[in-house]
Amino acid sequence: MKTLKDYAGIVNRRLEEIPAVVEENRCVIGEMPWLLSQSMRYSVSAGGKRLRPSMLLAAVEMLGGDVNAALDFACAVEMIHTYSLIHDDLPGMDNDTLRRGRPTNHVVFGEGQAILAGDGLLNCAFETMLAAACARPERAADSLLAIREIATGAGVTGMIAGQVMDLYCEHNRVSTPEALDYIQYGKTACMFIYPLRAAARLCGADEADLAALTEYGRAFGLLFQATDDLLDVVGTQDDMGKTLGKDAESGKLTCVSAYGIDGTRALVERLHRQALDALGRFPGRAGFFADLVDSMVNRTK
Ligand code: GRG
Repeated sequence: MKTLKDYAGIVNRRLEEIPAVVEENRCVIGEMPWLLSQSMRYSVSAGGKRLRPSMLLAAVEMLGGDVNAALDFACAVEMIHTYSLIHDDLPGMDNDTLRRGRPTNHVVFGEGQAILAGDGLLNCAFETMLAAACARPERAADSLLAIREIATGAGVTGMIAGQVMDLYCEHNRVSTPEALDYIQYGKTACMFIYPLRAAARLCGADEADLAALTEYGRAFGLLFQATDDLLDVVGTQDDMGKTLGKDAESGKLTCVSAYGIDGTRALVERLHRQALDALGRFPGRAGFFADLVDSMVNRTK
């Protein structure tokens, strides 16, 4: 059975081959400006756990699909995730100066360029998936369904919706449990749920498999965000690679602000159980996913 490290290695090697991320073209008409590729690559290659693309590949493997054919979809998910981090760190959003252990993109390249690096990664993700779909015309319908899942997860009813509500609640001091659920489902869980659903689509999986992966992604994503909220209070900056303590400082609505530390730990336990229950659909095949959610309960980074 492959581990997260194995899948992350596969993703990292492929990301290094994707032209938009590696090319260092000078400013020539018709080619990508060097500054753009440099700023995109700065954030993509800054490290990161590669959780979302690894989970997509592991789901394809669990469902008996073609991991090589899924690889560019996994890389696209990482590009979208990296874009979201670049934009999340901007002065108009969380205004952070440290990410993945490095100065944030806008600190190095300036705000306008960082916005464009994020835009570039988002667009490049779709170019990459569409190229992969064109390369396998015999599976075009599965690829289109997968692209649609990823667009939905990252989109205006998914990650962007969660971020909009997060900003709104912070500025308007809204702190209801319903708002918290909406934010954390949208901005965090959707980028686990929908890449898993994309994996299922690439494999032509049935509705029951799709539903089980959706439920696992939901529980895993909410657990991941709850532990992120805990680590903002009890974690270390070296492990997390970002500035900590900012949630409380900015009055952000988090699991810790809503439920306290003990209440958040109890929530993590409940979500852990729900994630493992969802794996009951895949007896003997879901070791990667069981180990992964186990490892998240007491994570330090
Ligand atoms: C949608 C315009 C726009 C901007 C994106 C949605 C969004 C803004 C930001 C969400 C980014 C964010 C901080 C989400 C919370 C989820 C989270 C804890 C992300 C960090 O993920 P890790 O720990 O990061 O997997 P690495 O660096 O390991 O990849």
